[in-house]
Amino acid sequence: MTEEQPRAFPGGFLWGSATAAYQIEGAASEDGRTPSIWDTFCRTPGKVHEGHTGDVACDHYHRWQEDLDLMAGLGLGAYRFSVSWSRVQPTGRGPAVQRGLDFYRSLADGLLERGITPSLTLYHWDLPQELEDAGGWPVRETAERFAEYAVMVGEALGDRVPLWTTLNEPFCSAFLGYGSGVHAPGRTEPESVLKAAHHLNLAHGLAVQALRSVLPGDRQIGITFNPGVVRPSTESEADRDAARRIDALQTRIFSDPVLHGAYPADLRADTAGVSDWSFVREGDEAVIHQPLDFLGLNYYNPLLASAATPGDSSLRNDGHGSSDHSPWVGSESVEFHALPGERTDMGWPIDPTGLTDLLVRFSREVPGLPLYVTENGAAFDDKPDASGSVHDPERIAYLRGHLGAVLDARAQGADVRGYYVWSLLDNFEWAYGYSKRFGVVHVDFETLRRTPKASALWYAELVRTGELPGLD
Ligand code: IFM
Repeated sequence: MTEEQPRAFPGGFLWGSATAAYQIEGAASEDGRTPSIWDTFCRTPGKVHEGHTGDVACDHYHRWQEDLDLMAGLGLGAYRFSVSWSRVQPTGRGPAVQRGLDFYRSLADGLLERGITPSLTLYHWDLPQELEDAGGWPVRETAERFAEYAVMVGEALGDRVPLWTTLNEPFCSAFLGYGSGVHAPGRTEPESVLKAAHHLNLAHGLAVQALRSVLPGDRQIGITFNPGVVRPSTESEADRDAARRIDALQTRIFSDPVLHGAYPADLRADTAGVSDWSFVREGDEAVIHQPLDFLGLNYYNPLLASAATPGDSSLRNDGHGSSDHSPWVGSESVEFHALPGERTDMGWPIDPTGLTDLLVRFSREVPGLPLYVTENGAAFDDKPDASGSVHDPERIAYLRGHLGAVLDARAQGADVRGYYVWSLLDNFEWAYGYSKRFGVVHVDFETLRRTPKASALWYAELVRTGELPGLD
């Protein structure tokens, strides 16, 4: 496929940007908000880069109008944001807090006034701490609490938000939160990973049912996965089996029950030494398997996996952070290898073909279900120059490559309806704190001044024309 000529996206393609509540809002203890697991994790020594916290972040809670104006200036058609559960329902139980709901109502109204479609995610990793204290995602009740919270948000915002996503990247919540411990709540308990995954799935199913009962009929509901694009390092049977194992753990543990109504048999077999799976009750898989209106897919890079090399049990470069505890429960011996080529500031390899593969895979697996790229982007160490401008040619190249990959997937029949760049703003990058910049808008974390980078202007031009420019 040549990239010399501009290539066109279809009319009506949804162009957006994405953020998440804890990463940008700040105002961590204002208007009744109580701590989430990330507030606690940030205060646990050694967990987050230089002890950074989301206390202020981008101060979006106070500067949201400026941020909406930025998006409008770029001509964006949609904004994917998440709701902070502990801002809306402090402690995760009991009545909703009106001030919390009002913030999101104003945000949605501000978007609509600017002609930007609100796309709301209910959960982007920030569980109220009190629910974690009661057991967190490994406990079934958390799924029931989530459905209750979904109703509160649905009743308050259903009249103005057309696009609803239950969970963002449940893989990270379960495997990094309860397995490797590099994410909040930082637990390292193999069986809890599987329980958390199941209760996140159940939470999704219960929330979809609950949302359907309170939202107007034309509202669209989906979920966002970050599936592993796992390639075997050789075509040997052992390496292909290693890739299969990681695919089961990162992808199919969620996508099979959500999209097809049953956990994969190979996953259950691979993890038989970790759990007997008795936490899955009769009827759960049917609850998880709700009809959906779209599927959100997040993609950053592929993985290269192999079977263990005798004598080397410690090769792990899966891009999910460093820990003495493997997240890959039941398949801890799988090894990960560096892919050749350029990398982002996260150390993640740059390979747009993985995005094409991912989109084509799900378009074939669930024909007829519209797909959105709900996150894609790259961190680079961007700095303003003497004139205050931020030049980020690496990010422009990354975005151009991956948007070409979206067109390639569409050419192969994938029904990709939109793309949200991650992220609108430089923000709190979880365990990396503010040391990684994913934004198309630069944020000076001393002054909180926002400066659109060259990539933002490049993206705005793409949104305006609908044409992906060829290489210069
Ligand atoms: O910043 C995160 C986001 O919260 C979830 N998806 C991946 C991004 C980059 O790591």
